[in-house]
Amino acid sequence: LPQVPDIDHSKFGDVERVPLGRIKKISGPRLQASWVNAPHVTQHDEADITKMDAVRKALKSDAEAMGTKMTPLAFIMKACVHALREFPDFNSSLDPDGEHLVMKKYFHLGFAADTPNGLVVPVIRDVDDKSVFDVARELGELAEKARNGKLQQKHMQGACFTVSSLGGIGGTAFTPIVNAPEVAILGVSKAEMKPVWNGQDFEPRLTLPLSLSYDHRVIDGAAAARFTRYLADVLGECRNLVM
Ligand code: CAO
Repeated sequence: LPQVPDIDHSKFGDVERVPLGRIKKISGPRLQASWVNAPHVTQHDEADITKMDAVRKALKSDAEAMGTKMTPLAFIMKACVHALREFPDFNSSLDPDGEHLVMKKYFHLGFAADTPNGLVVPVIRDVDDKSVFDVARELGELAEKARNGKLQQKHMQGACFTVSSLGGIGGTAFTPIVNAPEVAILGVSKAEMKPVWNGQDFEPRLTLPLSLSYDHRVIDGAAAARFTRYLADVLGECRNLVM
């Protein structure tokens, strides 16, 4: 690779040299490997989650009674399983021989977690077999482990697809880097109330921005548009997301 120029910044002003954290030292080369190996494209879309949010709010107190926080991310992960089933190429990896796809028959989903020490990706196994309550509980447990630096290797292995949610922070869209050898990653930004034309009036609808980055060696643009639209529809109808 062409090298970035090595500049002595202290020639231009005061500087301080601080060591990179352990997680950044591991994740940096992995992100770069994905970036240089997989030609990335990002497909943007929006989901109307007005109904989903009403269901989430209705389940909130039941979840709290179980000691769980019912976050939108749990519904989004359940919806991703539906889309991965409908479009199995998104649940694959490119074989290193470059001539085969390894199709996965399981649905282990990673989620990006921001911690004081850097970005980690814990994995929830068999999301298809779990209710939204189970997914929300595991999300909370794994995110807490991540923040406390208690994640073990086994908690971060085997993902087929990753969701990176910045929705709790803000933003309208971003372009996540695929967690290779996975072939796609879903970026989720902050849901906002938007006026949507229903043919007669503008209606306030809660709108969730979706940003799907994919490895263009495996996924065609039309397939990515169909996957993201399907995912938006599943979220919109909020069908089969609870159990
Ligand atoms: N739109 C609007 N609000 C949202 C939202 C969305 N898409 N997603 C979450 N929220 C809300 C939640 O409902 C919650 O509100 P209340 O406290 O009022 O209920 C608030 O935002 C905070 O959510 P949270 O962060 O506690 O929970 P989460 O499930 O959304 O996220 C986790 C958990 C671990 C994913 C998150 O803490 C985190 O680390 N996010 C950063 C991930 C990251 O760094 N990604 C970039 C990686 S580089 O590609």
